[in-house]
Amino acid sequence: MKNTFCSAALAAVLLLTLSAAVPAPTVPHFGLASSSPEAGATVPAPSEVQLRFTQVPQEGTVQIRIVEAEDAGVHVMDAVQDSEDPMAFSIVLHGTLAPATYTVSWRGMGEDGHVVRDTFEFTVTAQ
Ligand SMILES: [Cu+2]
Repeated sequence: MKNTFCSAALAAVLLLTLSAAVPAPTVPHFGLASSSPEAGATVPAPSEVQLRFTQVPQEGTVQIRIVEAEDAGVHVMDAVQDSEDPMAFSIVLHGTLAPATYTVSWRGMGEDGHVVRDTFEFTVTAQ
């Protein structure tokens, strides 16, 4: 009885320790590894936005949108996969993003067939 309690308590402590020690748990499926601008960054108007994923997406499954850009009069090209780094995609912006906060909305599918979608924001400052 006492042993059972101890095991349960130990398991609970371990679980707490693990969740505290791992602020960003590794995503078992497709995800965003990094971006430029970085999520939450405040930057001068970028001429392109780059996203790098945690694995090579299945062909044709990546869509990236800069939600407010068209409203701001900036033409956003389709996401282009980097020829040397197939986990990286970039979209060129034709025009200058006005100072504001922009949402980047992306989706893609990895090897396990799960479609993953998420958003992040960056803020453009006045130059
Ligand atoms: Cu998955």
